[in-house]
Amino acid sequence: MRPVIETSVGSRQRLEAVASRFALPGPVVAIRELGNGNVNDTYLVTVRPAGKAEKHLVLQRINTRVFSRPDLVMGNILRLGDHVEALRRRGARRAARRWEVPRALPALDGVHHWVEEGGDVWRTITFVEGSRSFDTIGDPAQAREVGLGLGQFHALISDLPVAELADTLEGFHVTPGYLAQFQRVLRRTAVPLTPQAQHCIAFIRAREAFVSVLEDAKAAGRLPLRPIHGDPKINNVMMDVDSGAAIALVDLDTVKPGLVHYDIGDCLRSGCNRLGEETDDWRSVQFDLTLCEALLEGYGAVAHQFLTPADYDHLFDAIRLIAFELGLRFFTDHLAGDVYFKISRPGHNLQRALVQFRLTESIEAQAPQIRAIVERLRLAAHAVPPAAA
Ligand code: GN1
Ligand code: MG
Repeated sequence: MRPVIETSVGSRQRLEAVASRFALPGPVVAIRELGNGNVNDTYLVTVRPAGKAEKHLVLQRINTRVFSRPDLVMGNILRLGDHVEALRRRGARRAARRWEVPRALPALDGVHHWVEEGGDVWRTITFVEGSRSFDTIGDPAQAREVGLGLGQFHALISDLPVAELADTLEGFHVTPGYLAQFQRVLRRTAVPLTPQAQHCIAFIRAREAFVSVLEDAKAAGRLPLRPIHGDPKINNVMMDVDSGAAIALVDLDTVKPGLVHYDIGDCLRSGCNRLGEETDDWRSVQFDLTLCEALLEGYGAVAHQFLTPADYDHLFDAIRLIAFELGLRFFTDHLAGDVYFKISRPGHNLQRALVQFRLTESIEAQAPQIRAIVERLRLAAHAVPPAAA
């Protein structure tokens, strides 16, 4: 059978040739684009091992303008996989639920990424069979699962020493750095600003004092560096197609030392926006409290094991900050000429920024209710008897 392959980045032949550089378990029967990532190019490769059922793999072209050291990115992914494998072998954290960590396949030369002529860097990762992801959350039960998934991921990596992970994306989620970059880009913006762009600028200026809230807590030693996922937006949480249970976090490029608050904020800003981050109806965007409570409850059911009192103190700030930060990043990229996030039309990054800023406003307007949810979470954590913790 001829492989079915036609994509924007490459011809069928090119992608097939790239895939064949990896130690695949069988011949390729199909390749198609997968997901809607804003940074890397991603393909689902179907292979048919002799006498066995079809298997799927994820082939990705790593965006080296963003990840300048793909070797270190792969090193972190391998370190994470080895860590979880070692935990499993030791029988610790016996899985009460199915949980998978995608693994990198070696290229034929034994290295885990392959550099194509011309400099493009590719890698192949296992696909979590029988799973799917969602761009928006449907109901509180699903929100709880997403939270459990993030908690499970954090619990599995919480005792991986941060010194063993490379900083593959310096400044990632360090909001004051994004603010400084915004100010630099704005100073050299020559084109006239639309009313919407002016709204974004005023929105950012009104929050300048707030941007360092997590970095200050980190610098003061109140929040520790831990291994994090870096990008746990809800479509990176894979759910079992039959049971709906969260069974994996994918897109491991940004696994590195950071604050769990970045992850919690990112998961909530993506999970509690029922219209999704790509909506063009940005004025209708709201932060959904019901989904927030369910998601945090799921997260807390696992994370109470490692969260400290100071962690709870900064949860509301994290939820507000990471939504704002993503708006700031999208807007800066819009002003800079769309050099970081992939776009499908002019003004796309401006629209994405407006969505995140509207979400931030909704979070701010519901601050007392969100703080009350965090307090209930804190109390529930204390109510767990030590033996069960
Ligand atoms: C980018 O490429 P993707 O969609 O996995 C970005 C995240 C943003 C996200 C917003 C390395 O992730 O930080 O939250 O877009 N990744 C990087 O959709 O910048
Ligand atoms: Mg990502």
